[in-house]
Amino acid sequence: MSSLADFMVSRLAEALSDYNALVKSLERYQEVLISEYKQRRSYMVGKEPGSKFLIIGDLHGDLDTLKKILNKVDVSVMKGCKELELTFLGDYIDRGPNQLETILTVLELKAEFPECVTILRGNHEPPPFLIPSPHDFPHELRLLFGYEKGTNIYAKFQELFSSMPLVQYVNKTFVALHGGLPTENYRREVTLVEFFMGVSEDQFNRLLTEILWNDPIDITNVDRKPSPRGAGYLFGSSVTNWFLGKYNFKFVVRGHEPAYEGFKLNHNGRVVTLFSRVGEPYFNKRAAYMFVDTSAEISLKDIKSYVKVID
Ligand SMILES: [Mn+2]
Repeated sequence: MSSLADFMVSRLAEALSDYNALVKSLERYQEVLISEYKQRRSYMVGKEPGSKFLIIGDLHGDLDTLKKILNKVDVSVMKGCKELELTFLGDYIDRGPNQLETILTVLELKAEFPECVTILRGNHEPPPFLIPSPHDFPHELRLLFGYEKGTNIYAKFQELFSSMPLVQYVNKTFVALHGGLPTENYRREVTLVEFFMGVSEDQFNRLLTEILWNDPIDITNVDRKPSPRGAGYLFGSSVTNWFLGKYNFKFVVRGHEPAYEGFKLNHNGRVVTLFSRVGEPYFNKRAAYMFVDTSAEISLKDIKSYVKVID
């Protein structure tokens, strides 16, 4: 048996060997993301149920935890994309010790197994109009490569960020995104694609902000209220229940918020938060990820049993 972690370590060393190799790798990743975007013509990845999914939350430069998770996967199950799909919920960089290695590992996985790896965009993979704080990744690159080369590499990463999908869904099963359900189209008669992507560029930018920044709130009788983060909204269980009922999904899985045990449940278990990194500046005890077999019936009352924690 050869673990996916060992396999990725050698690929990562190649991509990182020098500046020119890195630029070439980034261009290769961009080709993969852009060709998929052109095929879908949307920032949504839709699937039919049938596969097993391993879902990973915020990493923020925690390469060690990512390796621990990938260690549990045999590389052979990824070949041919028949047995397992990987979904990443965004926030690969900022605030962590191995930001570049972490995002390159994720991108390399995408390039190696394009049909069974989905890398969603987080708010730390930002558009220029919505930079989070801190956003130390560009500084990190300039420290590593010098000002000019570091700036060039960051520009290539910005192209990658804007090519990443925002939402993955598996019909009748789950919706995965970084922050939360957008509230703007709550209770409106719109298609699933319109619900997330809107019908104009202005609306798309508002929905993008919500998808990347929203958090669930458990206070009843609140549909939405502005987020204390300064961007996005807090969305109530009314939004979740309406959304899941109307579009026929069982639950929403998202990252974005640290959780002491690596995960938390909101809205009666219908919103699962995964946080897949440990260490400063966060104080969570564990990292978590999720394993969902979409060929089997989903039991909402056992939703916790789909979550795996690592110490
Ligand atoms: Mn986030």
